[in-house]
Amino acid sequence: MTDYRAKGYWRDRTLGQLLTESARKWPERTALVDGDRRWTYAELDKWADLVAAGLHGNGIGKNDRVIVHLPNIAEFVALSFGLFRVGAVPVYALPQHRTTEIEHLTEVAQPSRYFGSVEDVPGADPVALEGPEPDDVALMLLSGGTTGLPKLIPRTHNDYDYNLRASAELCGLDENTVYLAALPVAHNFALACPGVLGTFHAGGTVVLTTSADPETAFPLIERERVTMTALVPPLALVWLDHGGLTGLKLMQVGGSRLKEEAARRIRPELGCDLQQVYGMAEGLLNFTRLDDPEEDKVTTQGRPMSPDDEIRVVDGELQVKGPYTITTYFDGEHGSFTEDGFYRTGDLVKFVGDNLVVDGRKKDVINRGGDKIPVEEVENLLLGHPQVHDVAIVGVPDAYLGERTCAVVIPHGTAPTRRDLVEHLQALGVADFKLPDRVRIVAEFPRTAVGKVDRKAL
Ligand code: OOB
Repeated sequence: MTDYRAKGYWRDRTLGQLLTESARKWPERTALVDGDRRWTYAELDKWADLVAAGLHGNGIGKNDRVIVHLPNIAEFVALSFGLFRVGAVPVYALPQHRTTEIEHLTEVAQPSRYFGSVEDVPGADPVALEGPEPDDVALMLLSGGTTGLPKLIPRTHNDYDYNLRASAELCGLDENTVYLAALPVAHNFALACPGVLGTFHAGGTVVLTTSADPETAFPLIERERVTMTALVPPLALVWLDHGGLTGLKLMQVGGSRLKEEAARRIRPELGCDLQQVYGMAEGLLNFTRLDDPEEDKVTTQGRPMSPDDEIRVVDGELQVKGPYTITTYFDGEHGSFTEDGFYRTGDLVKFVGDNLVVDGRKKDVINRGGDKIPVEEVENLLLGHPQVHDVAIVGVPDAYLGERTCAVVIPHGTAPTRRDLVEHLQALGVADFKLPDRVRIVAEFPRTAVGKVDRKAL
């Protein structure tokens, strides 16, 4: 077994200490910008202490799980560091999540609190706190890669600190970096690849926005002299088609497959470098490198971040083990891991030279422009509709999103319309991205030899 500590990956620093260290190195530099509100590192560090004390005063302590359901606002950052410092574990819900998703999270995480608005974020006079150990779980991310309901992914202080440090180094971050958090910071990509936390590690400035539309993002990029950001492919397309962006140096794109035609337009039309990122909340991150040949940057999804990421391809599927990849989900599920401890990504990949190209997937997840749709979950919800006898959700190719969803329905009595099904899901409180884009009515499903629905044929 590789000793990740001896090799210097795990440095026994907690995420709470990360901010303390940066505040010591760069007290007067701007750490965070949210609209008209700005915090220096010293101020943000102090705010985190106040929140930690407030949490402690409210009886929230080590290993307590709490659901954090906040958009890209400064309170998200202060609350997260407050939780890291008391050793409580944020479970990051996505801003798009609604009652159905939150109820599911509540069931699996058994949280002691739910933080769904800025008023929930406490503060009190700082007190001495014991704090967590570096091998403790620091936070939980949601899996986008699993078939059924999202699973909780426990990430430790040590593994996540390595994740953000190594990402920051690979992307060349320093105290002059200005990072625009345009994707939800509750997601791994914008949180730590290198994202918000990697920028804080490097002493740069994080600019938050709740809208990634060019109308909002472009003026912000100009005003704050933003140097880098991370987008999903559909957003990159919107930015390309809008045009007129200036000043950005690096655009990371990931979460779903970026089409080569779009990739080729980024440098000439937006004047910035492109970095493809193929990552997963479970750990492994692949990046194209800043000094890779241009051709590799536009045609591949990069290669593993760490020299100790062990990757192998079995029957086309990428499997991985390494210093920041989990070896078990929170619920102890083992099906996603091999006997020798590799995570089965479910992604079908091939090598082009040293770099990977994502070719497809084994698992029943639809990747709608970076938003992952667990097919089974939505099918089960639709089965609750009285006019649905049976249903299969399939992905259909889409020029803009990569793929969209089609609900193929065997009706019970009168065939339901798309509107019927959308209203049914909305009444249950489901994230908008899970609503079927299309509905097709059929008499029966094609079946595989063993009698399972043949999704490919559908
Ligand atoms: C990121 O993380 P998740 O957990 O939401 O989704 C992971 C899955 C991967 O297994 C793969 O199927 C897909 O999303 N994916 C990509 C991709 N990046 C992710 N498929 C094709 N090309 C890419 N560049 O999506 C994520 C986490 C950290 C950084 C970036 C993305």
